[in-house]
Amino acid sequence: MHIGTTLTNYIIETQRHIKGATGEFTGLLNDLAVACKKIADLVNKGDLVDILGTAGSENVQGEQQKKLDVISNEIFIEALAHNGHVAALASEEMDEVYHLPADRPRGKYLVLFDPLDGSSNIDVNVSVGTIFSILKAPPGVENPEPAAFLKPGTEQVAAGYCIYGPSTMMVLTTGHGVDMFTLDKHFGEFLLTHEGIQIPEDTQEFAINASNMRFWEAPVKRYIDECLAGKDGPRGKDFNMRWVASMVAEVHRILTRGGVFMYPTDEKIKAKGQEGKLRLMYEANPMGFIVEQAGGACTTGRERIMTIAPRDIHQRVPVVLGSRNEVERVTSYHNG
Ligand code: P6P
Repeated sequence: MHIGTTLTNYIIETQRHIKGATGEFTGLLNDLAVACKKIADLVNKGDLVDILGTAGSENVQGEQQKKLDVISNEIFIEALAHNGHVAALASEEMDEVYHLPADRPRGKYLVLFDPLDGSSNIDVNVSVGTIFSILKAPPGVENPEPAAFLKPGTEQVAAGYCIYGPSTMMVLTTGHGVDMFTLDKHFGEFLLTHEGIQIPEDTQEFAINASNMRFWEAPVKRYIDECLAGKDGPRGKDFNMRWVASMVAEVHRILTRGGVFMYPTDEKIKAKGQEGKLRLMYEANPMGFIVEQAGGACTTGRERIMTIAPRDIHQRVPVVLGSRNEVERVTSYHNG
């Protein structure tokens, strides 16, 4: 593959290496690209069109939905539900699994997605993104039920995200490394701009919402205190901190220059009867697949995310991901 090739050609070329490929996977990735291009167009229009602000509704998480959350979800359904590449869909924005209209052909794949992650940033013009995870559908099942989606992250066929930032980029893994594509808006194509991303094993940059400090468990407090102690402390080096409050932006920075991102469990989260803030199926698992394929690591602080046996499509987990040596250090602090 050469830098500058289109996503379409990249997918067709990649398909040649997939035994028994029928073109369905190619079609599905193209449908996803169309959805992301449409969302990018709306995100970039911002206040020029009446799509910002709240939709006046809540999602399954009990969070205020932004208008663009709802619109992005509809764009995904429209792009994926008609071409016969998927059997069903699951979204952060929908309580239940989405079954295709009865007259629509079913395909071999299930797609789980967060159509607009970090949407609280949309009103303040900070980067947001779309995250997607692709699983194989159970063969011959007309309307797969939630149980069909509850597969560990290691069974993902592919995962990716699209970041709507200064440039719109799609980042994709099909299990053979991580490649990045930048959208050329002039002719509406994603062009390959980065191949075979590798996350540096070490870093001097951590990302965590420090306003939760008083709720943190001891291992998290220890790790962050050591980073803050800088070169005179146990780490012997100074650290920088970032917090965008948009997971896609944090992961993209880490793929680009290394780092560690943490959304750990804490006393506030436990008091709500939850295990974490971020969602396993359409945030942690796809990002975990991408990060591991780029040589990084992704755990809950105690165990590898991608081997968790899911109980529920909207299940939440603690997340520690990024530069392998840092994630292993944080995990070792948790596991004593
Ligand atoms: P907080 C966005 O709402 C999100 O799900 C992730 O994209 C982001 O990393 C995190 O939550 C931000 O959480 O508590 O800082 O608003």
